[in-house]
Amino acid sequence: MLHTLSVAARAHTNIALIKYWGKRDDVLYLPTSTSLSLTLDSLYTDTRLTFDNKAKKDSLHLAGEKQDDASTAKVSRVLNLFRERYGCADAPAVRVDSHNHVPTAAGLASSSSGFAALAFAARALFERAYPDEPHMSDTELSTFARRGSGSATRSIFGGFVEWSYGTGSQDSVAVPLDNADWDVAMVVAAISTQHKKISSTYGMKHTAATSAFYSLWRQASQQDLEAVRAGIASRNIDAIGAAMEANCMKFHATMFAANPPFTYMTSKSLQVIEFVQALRDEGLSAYFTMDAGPNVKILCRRSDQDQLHERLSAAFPEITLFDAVPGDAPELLDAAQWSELYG
Ligand code: 2P0
Repeated sequence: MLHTLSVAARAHTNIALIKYWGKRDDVLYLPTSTSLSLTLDSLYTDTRLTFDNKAKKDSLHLAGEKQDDASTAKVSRVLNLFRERYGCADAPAVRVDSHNHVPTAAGLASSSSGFAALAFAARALFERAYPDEPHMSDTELSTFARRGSGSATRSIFGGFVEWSYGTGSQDSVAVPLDNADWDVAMVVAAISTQHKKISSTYGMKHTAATSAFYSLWRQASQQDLEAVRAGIASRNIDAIGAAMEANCMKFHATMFAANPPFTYMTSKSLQVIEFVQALRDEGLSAYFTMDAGPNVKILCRRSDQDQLHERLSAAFPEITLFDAVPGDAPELLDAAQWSELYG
């Protein structure tokens, strides 16, 4: 009864404190440096996979809308890795239904939650269908999420998570560092939820190939990583924040030094950054980071989150703010939960 088998999962997005920006292997999605992130609770993707033995090909539906061949091919590429792993090249086609609770493609990392939810649900689907194959650990699972999108590797765990450089595909994996069940939170200032002009995949390739600062970035990022790790170990938000900001600025500097140069920063992003710096001068522990888009993510104490939100909202009434606390690892959703949410 494979054709009736259906599994759904929820995975949360993550924000990099130490950035991933470049692949040393474009097929295996091996990074040029180790990155480190915080998984967020309130931004996530729900994905249901159903074996569809009437269909010849996998299909992808985002918020009910059938997606084009290029988007579907990315999903099939990951599903094919599961078909290989579970020794079932002839497994039925899979219908993928996905709902993003993350503004898509606005530097808010919907691909991290998207591919983590896909991989998490796929493991459950294939383990139910092919129970004789060896169990796939979360660590191994993170290598499957990685093949969909690099940042998805880290969304296989909750809290603070590292994605190791590794020596190859087997050990370039997610490593949970700390469940972040302490006084830490983020406020996301969503400056634009428009589709970005330069994709992360292209942006990192262009930067790695042409930036005068790229080799310096890789060396310096390792030092920032060690400072963030030490800050997490001592639960010191100021130490984490300072190293996170430094890493963010170096990451954006690589793009200023690319040929031709480009940036994801906008004048509004810089206004928010200046505002965060001014709040810090007043004594609030608030630190910014930015990814491949204009939005600014602000790390703070959980106990200061309301205050930070109010100050940002008063200064920038036109910007949508999302409050987030540390999120958990992905979870399965049962059929009743799915139908209550999506009908
Ligand atoms: C990160 N970003 O560490 C970095 C920082 C954006 C800036 O991972 O090509 O969608 O699919 O592996 O994961 C966004 O890039 O790129 C990203 P692919 P991905 O979060």
